[in-house]
Amino acid sequence: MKKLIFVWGFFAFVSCSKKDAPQSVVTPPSIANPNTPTTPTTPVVDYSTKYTTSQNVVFKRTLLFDGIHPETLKIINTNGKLHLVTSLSNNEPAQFEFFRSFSIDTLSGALSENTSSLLGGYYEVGFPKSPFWYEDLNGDGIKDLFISDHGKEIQSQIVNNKYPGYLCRYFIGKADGTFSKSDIVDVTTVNRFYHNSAVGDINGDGKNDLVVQVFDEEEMMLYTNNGSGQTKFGNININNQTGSVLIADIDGDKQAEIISAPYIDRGNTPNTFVRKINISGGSYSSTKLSPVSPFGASYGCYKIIGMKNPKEPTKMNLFFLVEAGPGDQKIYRSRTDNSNILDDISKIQGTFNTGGTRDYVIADFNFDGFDDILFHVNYGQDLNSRIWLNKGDNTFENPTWEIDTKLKNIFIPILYNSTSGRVKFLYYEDGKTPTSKILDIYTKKK
Ligand SMILES: [Ca+2]
Ligand SMILES: [Ca+2]
Ligand SMILES: [Ca+2]
Ligand SMILES: [Ca+2]
Repeated sequence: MKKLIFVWGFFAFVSCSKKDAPQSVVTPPSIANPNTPTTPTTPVVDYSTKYTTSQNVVFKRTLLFDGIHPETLKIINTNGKLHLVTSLSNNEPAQFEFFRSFSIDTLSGALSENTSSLLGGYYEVGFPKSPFWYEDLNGDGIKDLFISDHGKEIQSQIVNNKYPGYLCRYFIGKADGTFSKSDIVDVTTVNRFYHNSAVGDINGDGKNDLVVQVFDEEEMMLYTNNGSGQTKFGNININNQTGSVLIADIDGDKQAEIISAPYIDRGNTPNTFVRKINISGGSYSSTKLSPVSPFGASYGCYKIIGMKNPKEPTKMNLFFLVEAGPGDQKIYRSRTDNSNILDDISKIQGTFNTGGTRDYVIADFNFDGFDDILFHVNYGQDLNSRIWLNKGDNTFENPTWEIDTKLKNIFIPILYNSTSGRVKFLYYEDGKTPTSKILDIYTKKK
């Protein structure tokens, strides 16, 4: 047997050699230029996070308070220069602080106050409530600033069961990139307990309108843009204990609506809903969008986010940020096929808890075409815990970016680079001597 196997093996070898023989005469390709490198270079991507050194924030006027108000953070990009507009304020002491602005050195992260030149002077702040709108409100194509402000909550100042309230603030953007304080009739001149506001085109003429929500007799105050400024349309009172508002076309019928979400319903018989309000001519009508007492008995809505659903681009999911007290927040999301169903977000996604959530920035942080959310002032949480990356259907997950988990103050995104896959965040550390620096983070999928 051994011998036979050897013979077969021998024949196999011969046969193979014969068959392959012609290939042995093929001339190998000549190398035209032996100096041309033939080994491709593999690009080296640096995924590591870069930090600049902390710098003391430079103030032109002494600080009264040692913490930025979480609902007043806006990055302004005028004529290629970045500025931060914000305020330091507190609702308890009687003193008033001011809106302040800072130029941002995007290489070092240094902040240098420029309030007089950018905002045109020092204007007092009570206790503002966001959104801090940076949109064109007077129809000249240049973005303006608007924020509502309910003022101090000082017990000794209560009259007729009400706090004195404060003023909304309006800064008009000018062509040279600076701002000047201006007025919108009633809301920037009359003290009220203003709590929320919304900007959007409610009447479909292409110009931004404004609705301001108040915890006073006026539940909502609607202003429309007449082409050169905001004029009062009237008050909208639907007895819904409105706590927050949004202007958006949530159902894709090309008609925008005002969404009203209630604050804590303290009535003996709950009678509040998410409602949509449509304007027709000089009048308005409202319809229910939810079951009664949509967030339960103890939670009230302080902010509404509307996001188009990538899977049904004409429709929006609404996100209701609700609170029962300090640090006790939840977020509900409406369904696009049935707005009557509000899902507790913690039941449909596994992101870090929403306690402490105040304000947000929407942007595509990981450059995948879907809008993400950063809750930029969730003190005490690291950056990955407060970023929601969109999974493509308006449900979200936290990222796993390389971050320093000891940093837990304020993160403000300032520059996005889709080519390098990086986002630069300005990091602001509150205190008697505030500091700032840049975090340069690789955020794209690896
Ligand atoms: Ca403007
Ligand atoms: Ca309009
Ligand atoms: Ca609509
Ligand atoms: Ca994204």
